[in-house]
Amino acid sequence: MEELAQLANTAGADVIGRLIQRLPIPSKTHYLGKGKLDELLSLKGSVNYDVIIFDDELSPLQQRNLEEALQVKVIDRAALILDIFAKRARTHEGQLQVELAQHQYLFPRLAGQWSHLERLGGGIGTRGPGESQLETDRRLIRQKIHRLQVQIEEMRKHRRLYRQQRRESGIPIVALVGYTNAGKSTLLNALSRADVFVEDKLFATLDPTTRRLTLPDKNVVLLTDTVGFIRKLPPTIVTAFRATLEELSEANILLHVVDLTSHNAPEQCQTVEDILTDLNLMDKPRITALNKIDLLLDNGKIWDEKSAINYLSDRDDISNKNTVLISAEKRWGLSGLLELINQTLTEITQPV
Ligand SMILES: Nc1nc2c(ncn2[C@@H]2O[C@H](COP(=O)(O)OP(=O)(O)OP(=O)(O)O)[C@@H](O)[C@H]2O)c(=O)[nH]1
Ligand SMILES: [Mg+2]
Repeated sequence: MEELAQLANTAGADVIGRLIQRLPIPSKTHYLGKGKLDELLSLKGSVNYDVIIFDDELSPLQQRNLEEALQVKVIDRAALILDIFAKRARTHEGQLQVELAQHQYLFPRLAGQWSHLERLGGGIGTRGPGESQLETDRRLIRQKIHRLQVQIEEMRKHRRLYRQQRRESGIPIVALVGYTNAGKSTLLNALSRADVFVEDKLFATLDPTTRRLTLPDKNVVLLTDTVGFIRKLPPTIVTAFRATLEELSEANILLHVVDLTSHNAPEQCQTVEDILTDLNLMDKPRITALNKIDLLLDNGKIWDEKSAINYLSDRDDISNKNTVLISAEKRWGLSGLLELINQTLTEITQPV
């Protein structure tokens, strides 16, 4: 729920209340049980909410019924994430991919949906394709999806060509992966003096960025930063962003950045593993960088690069051959990280 609130804030909403219900299975018609629905309705008098966001994906029927019962806009997690992506996409490529994901999300939800939404006004969940377009019939949407797919396919061909050139240049590629907000872009900036947008919000980065990086032995690698991962990433997003995610398959090393200070760090790592498995990338050589160690204070002791790394590397759950402790923000542990990248590349290029 904390993460859902962060997502909502990122999309521009103010969270004024939270409700949780435990049900063996969600109601087919309203997702919530009757009692919870009444509770939500009676809250309307005291807490003046105008949007309700559900953490799970709602069926078109559930969403419509909820909106009719509550007379406010109802959004699910997938729509919220799509909305953030729409706000974040900067490049033409990113925008096309988001637009495809939005249309695919909307398609099954079209049938007579939009007349009642009109009454509920604009805002979150309606950014992107635009209200007037949403009123057009399914046939038009299907054509639009097809056109977007063709455009994206063109783009993929371009990317493939470009990647081939890169491969022929022989420069190894290190790709940053990790949960959203883990500090990937901060690390890219720290290592390469790039100027990638960094923000304490989710999905600050959507479009891939690549920078050259010189290792201690003067070898050069390319470091790429792409879209972050999140729990329950809508499947339409994963499909639509295939062109962007394909960049990862080209990498020689995946550099997994973990926010060590998040109390969900283990779950976040699991999500990253699951998505990497989905993308068939489990066998890629991997380095894990446990980030933000500057925030883990050791009971008032002076906490600097050396003491932090010494203290933490004694912990069983942390000491691992392919793991380093870093603070991308304070630039701690970066020489150790570069060392490990160097070493891993040597291992890959000189098979035993
Ligand atoms: N204290 C501290 N904050 C950090 C560190 N690294 C990153 N941050 C902060 O964490 C937030 C997220 O950093 P980003 O670099 O944007 O994270 P990201 O992984 O690129 O996130 P997305 O692009 O959203 O997937 C920012 O507010 C950073 O300033 C660190 O080592 N220490
Ligand atoms: Mg980023």
